[in-house]
Amino acid sequence: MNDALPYTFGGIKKIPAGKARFIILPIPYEGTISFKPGTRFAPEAIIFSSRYMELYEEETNTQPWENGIITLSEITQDVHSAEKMMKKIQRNVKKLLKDNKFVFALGGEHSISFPIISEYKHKYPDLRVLHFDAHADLRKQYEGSKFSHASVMRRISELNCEIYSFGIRSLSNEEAKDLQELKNVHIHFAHNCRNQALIDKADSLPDGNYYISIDIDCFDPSVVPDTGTPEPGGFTWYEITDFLRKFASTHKIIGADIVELAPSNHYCASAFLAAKLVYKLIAYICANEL
Ligand SMILES: [Mn+2]
Repeated sequence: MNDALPYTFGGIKKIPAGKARFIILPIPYEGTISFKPGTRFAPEAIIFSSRYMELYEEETNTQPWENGIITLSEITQDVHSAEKMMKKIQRNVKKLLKDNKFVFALGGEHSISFPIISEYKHKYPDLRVLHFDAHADLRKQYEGSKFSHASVMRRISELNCEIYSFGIRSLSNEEAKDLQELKNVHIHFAHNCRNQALIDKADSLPDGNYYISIDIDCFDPSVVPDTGTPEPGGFTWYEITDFLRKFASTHKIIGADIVELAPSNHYCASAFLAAKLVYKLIAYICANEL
C-alpha cells in the first residue's frame, strides 16, 4: 500500500495531456439502474484499486504506462435528464477524439457507451463494436427510457455499427425476436462460446476499427460478484484475457469502456479485477505495435 502515489489510474505520475495516448475517463453515471445500485462508485473504486497494481506487465514483458496514460477528472452527473447527460458525455469525448486520444471510459452504468460510441462513429465511419455482456441490452426502451442500460446496444445498433456480442445469457422474448431483423448485431450466446471456442472466435472477426465495451457482468458472478445484475454462466478471467490478447494481435482497437461494476465496501477483488483488465488491454494493444 502506497499512499504517496498520485490519485490517478495506476498511481501513474501526471504527464502533460499532449503526451498521453490513453485517457482514463471516469463517468460515475447511474440513472436507470434496475436491480442492485452502486455503479456510481465504480470509477473511484477502480482507480483506488489500480494504485496497488504492479505497473510491469508480465505477459507482454512491457511497462504499459510508458505509452502515456492519464486520468481525467470525472464527468459529473449534474444535469437533470438522461438525454442531457448523454450529450455532456458526447461533448467531452468529441474533444478527446479531436486530439486523437484513445478513450478508456470507466462507468457508471452501460448507458454511457452510447454517447461515446456515437462520437467514435462520427470520426470512424467503419467503426465496429466488440461487446462483452451477460445481457443483450437490445430493448427498444426500458422503464420509459430510451437511454436505459437495458437499451444501450439497441441505440448503438441504430448508429449502423456492426456489433459482435459475446457472453449473452439473458434477453427477453421480444429481444430474441427482434434479433432476426437486426442484421448488424451478431450475438454469441454464452452456452455456445466457452473456453477454446471463445478464443477461436477472436481472429475470425472482420478487420476494422474496433471499440470494445465490457460490461463486467460478462464474467461469472463467482469471479465478479459486484455487479448490478449478476447472471450465472459467465466467463473466467483467462477466457476474457486470452480472447483480448489474441484479438489485439490481429485487430485495431481504438477505444474501450468497462461498465456496470457496483463495488461493495468489504470486498475489493471485483474492482481490482476491473483495474487490471483495463491495464492488460492497454498492454495487449501496445505490445502488438512494437
Ligand atoms: Mn449486462
